[in-house]
Amino acid sequence: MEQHYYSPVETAPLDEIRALQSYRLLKTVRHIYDHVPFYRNKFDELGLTPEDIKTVDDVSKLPFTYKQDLRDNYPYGLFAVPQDQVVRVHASSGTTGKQTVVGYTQRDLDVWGEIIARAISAAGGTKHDFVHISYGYGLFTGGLGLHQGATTLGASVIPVSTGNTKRQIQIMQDFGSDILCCTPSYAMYMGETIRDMGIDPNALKLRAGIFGAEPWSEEMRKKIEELLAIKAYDIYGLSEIMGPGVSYECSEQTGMHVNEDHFIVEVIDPDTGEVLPEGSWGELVFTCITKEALPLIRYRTRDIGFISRKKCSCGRTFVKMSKPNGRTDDMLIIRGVNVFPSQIESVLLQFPDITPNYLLIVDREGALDSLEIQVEMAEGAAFDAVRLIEKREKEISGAVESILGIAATIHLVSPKTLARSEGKAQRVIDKRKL
Ligand code: DLL
Repeated sequence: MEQHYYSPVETAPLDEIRALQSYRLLKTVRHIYDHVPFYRNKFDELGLTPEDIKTVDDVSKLPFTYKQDLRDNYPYGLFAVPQDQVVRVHASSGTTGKQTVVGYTQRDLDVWGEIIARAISAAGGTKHDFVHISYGYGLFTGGLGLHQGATTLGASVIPVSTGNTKRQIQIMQDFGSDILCCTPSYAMYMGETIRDMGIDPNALKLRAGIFGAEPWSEEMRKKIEELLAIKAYDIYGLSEIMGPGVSYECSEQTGMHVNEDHFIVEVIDPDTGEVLPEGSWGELVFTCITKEALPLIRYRTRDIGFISRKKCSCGRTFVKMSKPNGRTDDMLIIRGVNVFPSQIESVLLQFPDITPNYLLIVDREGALDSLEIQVEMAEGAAFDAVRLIEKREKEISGAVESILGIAATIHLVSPKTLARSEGKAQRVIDKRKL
């Protein structure tokens, strides 16, 4: 595929990127020490001064920042600029506890637009494309983030937001959408709806999708690519660091390049905080090095992944991170076994007549945990006899047990019986916590 780099920095040699990171890290450390009392206090407690940070290698001397720190300083306590420089606020979708508020200066928005323009370019997008945005607009960073990026690129934005799926598809047909941006679960749902409406996906102009905001497996990618007849690219980010665009996938589709000129990524052992070598799975930690309004350092994402500096065929030199395969806080511990919903998704999708629409119900019977997996059969799958359904349920249960080491009761349910999501999908009901 022909490569479209939005910025020359994407292919800069590593030593240049590191020099830039060192320079920007020093500036950021000075900025937060001078303007954020929370960080000044933390530095003072640790006996650390901004002068102790000399290069990017010193990042590991800095203290971690946790989501709880944002909550404790709710809403604006960690902002590093006066309110008259803040031109936008967003909030994280946080499912538990108070949501967290994040802010941007005009320059922060410009940077955000640029890094998402890089992501759209890496997916083959140009200013000649219509970019159909079905992430939610509002406090969630998905809609306005992609909007900003597509605008920066000079593409034509179709700001549809979520909802009214049939109308979305009508718009896709009539307006000639080239690139779709939404959550992977919503992309699946759109694919199903297109089929239900009797539309041939190959007849649509759509050729690529930029999907993120929730974990999705390689198997799910294949299903989406088939259903929509497109190439599906991953995009990662979190509100606290910027929103979508912290990292983005390229034509190789084997992980996401981190925008290293704006963020430093580390992988740590979530229990000890120790920095792990390249290639090890651990918690992703990000440090903002150009943010003005809310420059968080060593932010603990709770997302589990690894990084790799292996040469990428697309020519970009930015380090790559794996698809996060779960979060330290949505890891389920079932009968002592650590399980991520995405691992179960991968097992389920090895069966051709099964869809990625599933729900995990964890409960406790007496002292024992139980796992029930409800999963939808594919439309038109040849399961007309109860016997066949039972047979498939046993096979899936066997696969889950042999791959993950836990027993699960499988219930195949009819197509379209599980609730659909237009934003982030809810995959787990843990009744043990109720
Ligand atoms: O979800 C930002 C975003 C919007 C990213 C649109 C991509 C596309 P939050 O609502 O703050 O921000 O949620 C951040 O979502 O810590 C991950 O757990 C998860 N997440 C985001 N992107 C991915 C991805 C947005 N590509 C949290 N794969 C993060 C897996 C993802 N998980």
